[in-house]
Amino acid sequence: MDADGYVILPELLPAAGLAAARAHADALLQGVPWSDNDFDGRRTRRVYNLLADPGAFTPLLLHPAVRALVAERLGAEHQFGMLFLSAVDPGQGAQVPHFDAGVYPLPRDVEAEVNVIWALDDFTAANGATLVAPGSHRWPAGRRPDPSQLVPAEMPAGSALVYSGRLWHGAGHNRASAPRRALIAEHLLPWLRPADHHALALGAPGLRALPPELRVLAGLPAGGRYAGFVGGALPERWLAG
Ligand SMILES: O=C(O)CCC(=O)C(=O)O
Repeated sequence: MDADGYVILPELLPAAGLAAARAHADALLQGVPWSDNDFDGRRTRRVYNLLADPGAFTPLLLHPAVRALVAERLGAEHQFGMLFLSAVDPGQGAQVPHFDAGVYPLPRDVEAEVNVIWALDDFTAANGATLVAPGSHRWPAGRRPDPSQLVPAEMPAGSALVYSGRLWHGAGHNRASAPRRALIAEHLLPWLRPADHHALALGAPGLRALPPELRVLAGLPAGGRYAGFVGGALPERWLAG
């Protein structure tokens, strides 16, 4: 992580867990149309608000090896940023390279975000494995990768690519004949506003229904001494009624 800005944790999932996650992905992807913009991909299907029905994704979202790595980089208190399932379908061209933390006006040397791409299918150069620019998390503001600096993060299904929010990357071109599915979970410092408003999407009953660790990752706790109170109370107390 320090040298390259990413690490692949290979084959973390047992076969049954991977099969269950794939079945959950297929159910969620039923009837989902392609995205309507070039960045998300006009041959890519995306599903958000996954905490409304985390199901077989729960062991991935809470995997101890991933959780430990994220906590080591961000500290014990952090929250989900954008959280989505994606299916990069055959014919989808490569995504514009970007770094996820680029949405925040922060200096490049602040590690604000650590993200995970779970491979639900084998990630290969042919089917659009995520392209990463090793070491680019240390690049100064304004430097961008040229195509020769991007390498495919090939990994077997059930593996996790964990990377700095400062790493330049993008989904690759799917030249194969089957979709390339991924569960993507961003993790942020607790005081940043996440891309997805998990609490509003879930509502109070949805938050109460979550396992406690997911409730924390959904951003329920206060994000600092004066960030995230509800009616002057700690959000957990407010939610408990
Ligand atoms: O699907 C991938 O490999 C990466 C997707 C991504 O970086 C994004 O949509 O922001």
